[in-house]
Amino acid sequence: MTTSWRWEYRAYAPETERLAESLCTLGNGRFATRGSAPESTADGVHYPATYLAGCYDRLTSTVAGRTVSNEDMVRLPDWTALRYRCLPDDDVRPGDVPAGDASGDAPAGDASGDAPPGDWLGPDHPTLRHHRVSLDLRTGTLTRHMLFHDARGHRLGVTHTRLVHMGDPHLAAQRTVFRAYGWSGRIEVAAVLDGDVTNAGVDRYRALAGRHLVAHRAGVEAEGTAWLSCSTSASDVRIGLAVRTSVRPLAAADRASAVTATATATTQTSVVPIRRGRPVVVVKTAALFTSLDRPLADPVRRGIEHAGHAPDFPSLLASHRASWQRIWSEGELRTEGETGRILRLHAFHVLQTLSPHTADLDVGVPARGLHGEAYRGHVFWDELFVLPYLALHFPETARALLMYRYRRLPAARESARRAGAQGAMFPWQSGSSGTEETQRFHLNPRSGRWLPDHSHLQHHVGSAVAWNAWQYGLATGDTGFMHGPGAELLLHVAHFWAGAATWDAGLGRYRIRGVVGPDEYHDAYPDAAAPGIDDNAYTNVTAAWVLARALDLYGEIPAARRTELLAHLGLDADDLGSWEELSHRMYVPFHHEVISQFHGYGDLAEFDWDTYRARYRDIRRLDRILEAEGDTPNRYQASKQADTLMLGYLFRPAELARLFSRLGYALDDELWARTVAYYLRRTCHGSTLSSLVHGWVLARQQGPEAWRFSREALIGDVTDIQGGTTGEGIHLGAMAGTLDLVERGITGLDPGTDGLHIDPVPLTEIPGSAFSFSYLGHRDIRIRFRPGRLGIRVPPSPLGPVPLVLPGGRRERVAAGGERWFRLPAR
Ligand code: IFM
Repeated sequence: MTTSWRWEYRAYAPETERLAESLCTLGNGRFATRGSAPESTADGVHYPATYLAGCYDRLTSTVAGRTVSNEDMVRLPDWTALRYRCLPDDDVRPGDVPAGDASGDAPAGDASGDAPPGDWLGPDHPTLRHHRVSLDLRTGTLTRHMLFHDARGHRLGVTHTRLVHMGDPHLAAQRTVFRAYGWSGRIEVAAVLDGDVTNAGVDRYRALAGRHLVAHRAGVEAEGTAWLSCSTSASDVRIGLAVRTSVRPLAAADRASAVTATATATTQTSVVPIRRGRPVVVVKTAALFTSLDRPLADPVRRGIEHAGHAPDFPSLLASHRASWQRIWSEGELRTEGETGRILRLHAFHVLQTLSPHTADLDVGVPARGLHGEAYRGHVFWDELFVLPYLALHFPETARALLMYRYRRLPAARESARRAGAQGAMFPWQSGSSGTEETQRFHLNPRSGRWLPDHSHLQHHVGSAVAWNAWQYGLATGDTGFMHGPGAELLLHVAHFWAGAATWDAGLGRYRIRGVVGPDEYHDAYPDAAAPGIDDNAYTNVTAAWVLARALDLYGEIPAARRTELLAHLGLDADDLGSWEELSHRMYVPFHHEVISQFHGYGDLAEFDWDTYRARYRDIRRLDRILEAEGDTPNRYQASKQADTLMLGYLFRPAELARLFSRLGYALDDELWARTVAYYLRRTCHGSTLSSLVHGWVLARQQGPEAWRFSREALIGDVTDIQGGTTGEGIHLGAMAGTLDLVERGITGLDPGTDGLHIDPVPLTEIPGSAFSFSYLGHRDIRIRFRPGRLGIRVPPSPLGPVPLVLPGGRRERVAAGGERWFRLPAR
């Protein structure tokens, strides 16, 4: 039975195995292992892979006659591999079949398999009769049950249980239980530690170099712990993996063992007797250390010691469960039904990618989690959809992610300097160093052509960094951060925008030209010689917002720190005066009484949506379709994803109206509603972020289509809505964004300087929710949202009452140690 804490695949389906591997990935914020079968190696069906947060390497490749250099999140050696087979001279007693396996439910199968005995078994073997993969979200464990049934009547039950330890970020373990039904004999088990791996998980990148691991050494210690040492080729991260394998219950005399070690792999083979009622249990306990760890030590030595001293599997399981229990107590979002089940899966993957352990690391938000190689493990603006959830539930983790950006401020300053700009120009795609990692050419798999990629012109990523820092400050009241790194981030991004904006005397406005907005399908004007479009409304409005908030923050901080900041940025009072002016006079284009996505958008041709939908059915990747036809989306009013509407994701309607008013534009509900409707008709949702933002914006408007888009965001990964992309890694922004959609969107929670704002926008399909969060140092504030009412409980603390701002501006307080329920006005 499928319960809300369990995620199951009840039959083996090679065509969706990669999707299942991604969604069954286990991780602890430091490293993650895809939910692949231990019997598998990388091929067209399977992709066993382990990734370490922040472990990148650079390789150079030649594609389409050009030399390109790419930084990738590195696929690490496979610690999970296990091969096994039944040996031929078994004593078979067909018919002696138990009613159930040790868990009581071994399914019956017919004895029709005809492969020769002695094959290595696995999910692709023809004698497979039963297969079930079960992910337990509560305890963070993955179980794969299989039953093989060969022509001679051998039934072999195999159950793998895996964990990546949430309490000890260096450990992982896998227990395999073999059960013989109706026969006795011997099985051969080979535990492999395989370092001969390359990055080959994304077909589109096949032409690019992928062999990142070099300088392998491998061996097996006298007491039986296998080890592997290697380094990344250019970044020189030293990696040490050690695996202790135990085989039980066996007297040493019963066991014939052999060890082989090549430079890149070790194999420990045991031949073990197996009898009915006497399961054979193999446990692999892995320890992963690298030269990125602190304190510094030899990664292999530490790995060998750590794996050697690790507790047995039941004890590891118990401590791992306890850690998950603690994490769920802070991170769980409860909602009913299937929606609640998917949201729990989303929270699970967000917390496996960015856990409390992340707070100790120098890593950013990888757009595709630690779950696959799409986008090479790079960090984009997607943290915009992830940090609000983390700031409310795991503020230390959110702070660490902002520190990832702060540590790369010098690189962003240098990028600005090289581009002839000022302040800090954050990269569109960021990896280890903070330099721009966006590829300059990308492959259109539809046409087979490598094309110039101008997405590095998405300078709006800097505003996302600033927005996140600001939101973090509102949620936590962490003035240490805001007056320190936070102020530097905000002021540097503001300084960048102040330099990027140019005065247009004709318009009497400041303009930002030559950029790309969130909609990546428009990277140039039709037939223009140079890339970039002008005055992307989202970019301009958020730039004005950053300038205004930078001034606000500057006004709050102590005088000595202000002087220091000005000196550090090379600014004076006149510069700040110009920021004030800019924040009031930035240009926002309009056409047909709607906000223009960018200057001139309204002049582009209308796109023939019906014809293309009829011809191609799925037109999300309109860019690829049109390029293959020799055309380009640059000619049309056809957007990949929410762009102008992103303003409605970042800002509540009243705040957006204030922002426009500060800029000297009137933005009322009608204008905004027209704008939403306009782009709704002209967007193909080629990014999973798009339906999320549309769901959010429409929910705030109480629009009839709010649920359609919210649901699409919810099922994006579990149904692999983009057709094959989830197998290459989850969409972390959309996953975290759906949690945030319920918490800050529908429940309407919004941490403010004057209190906790709560202004729900009820959605019938998500009638209630409950979650705990942190606000201004209060931990574990519990919110319960029900139709027409809302309860808030504040735990006892010396911090005093929590101020609330309820719908209509009504002000209330909930005392520390108290609980109150409020009626909500009908919408
Ligand atoms: O950041 C996104 C972008 O908005 C759309 N393309 C994919 C990126 C990574 O998720």
